[in-house]
Amino acid sequence: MSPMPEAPPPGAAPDWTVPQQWARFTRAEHALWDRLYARQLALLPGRAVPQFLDGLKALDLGAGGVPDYRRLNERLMRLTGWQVVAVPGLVPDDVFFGHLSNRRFVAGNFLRRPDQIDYLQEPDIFHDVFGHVPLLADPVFADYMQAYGEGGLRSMRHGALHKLARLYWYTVEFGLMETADGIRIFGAGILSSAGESRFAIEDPSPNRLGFDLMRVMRTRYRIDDYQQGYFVIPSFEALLRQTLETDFAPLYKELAALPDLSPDAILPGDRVFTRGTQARPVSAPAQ
Ligand code: HBI
Ligand code: FE
Repeated sequence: MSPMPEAPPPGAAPDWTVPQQWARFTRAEHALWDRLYARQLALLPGRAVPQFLDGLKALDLGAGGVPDYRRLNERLMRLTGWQVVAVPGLVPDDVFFGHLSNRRFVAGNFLRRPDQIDYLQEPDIFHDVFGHVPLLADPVFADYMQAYGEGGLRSMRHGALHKLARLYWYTVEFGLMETADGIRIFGAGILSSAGESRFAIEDPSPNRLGFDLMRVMRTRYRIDDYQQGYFVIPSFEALLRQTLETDFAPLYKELAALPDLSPDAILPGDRVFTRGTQARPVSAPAQ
């Protein structure tokens, strides 16, 4: 990954936002969005949490082409008071958390190229808007994201951002939920990937373990392949409640003395939904 600049690039505001300039998207880019959208929509009923599918409809994200944030934000503001703002790419952690704590979600201002349809490392508009934004229309998840931003700023003062970042990774990006109809996806990293949407639900390879806050903050994660382990929450209400009611400061102190866990570990105290075969080979070490 390229090193992150300290200051916003030319043309960006002090808070790193840039105008979306919706008119600059080409017909080919709108068509690529439509293709990605149609592919995910065919996969996600029965795999995604119902709140995500409801959010897609409420925000009209399948209206055709790359969404215009002016239109999207009118709906989102009315539903939960959130806004989507465009940024040039990755932004520093404090800037990212500052936006979340003010109910603003930052979205990359570029769309992947056709040859990157299945995988790219940096978050593009399809990942950020299709993957993340529908759940911001859900009032409980919307509050969780704001609480995460506030907690992120506090974690930096404790030097514990890398522990809290694992909570974001294993919930907002790669989270699963237990529902009356079975295990469903709510993590944006999965929801924006055709391959991982199938893998996370059906493949026998990964572990699927009950969510536990301390357990998750001890667990390293992979950024270069599908996850070797997913964590399953009972509900957004439970996740929000725990995040709001927990004082993380003593947990960070405790975590400093505990060894990290590998992404494929299963501990005696884990609630095991699936004991994965780990048949999918992995290459690089986790971080
Ligand atoms: N910047 N644009 C962007 N998108 C992110 O998801 C993001 C970021 N900067 C920092 C960051 N995420 C991390 O702090 C979180 O993954 C915890
Ligand atoms: Fe993301």
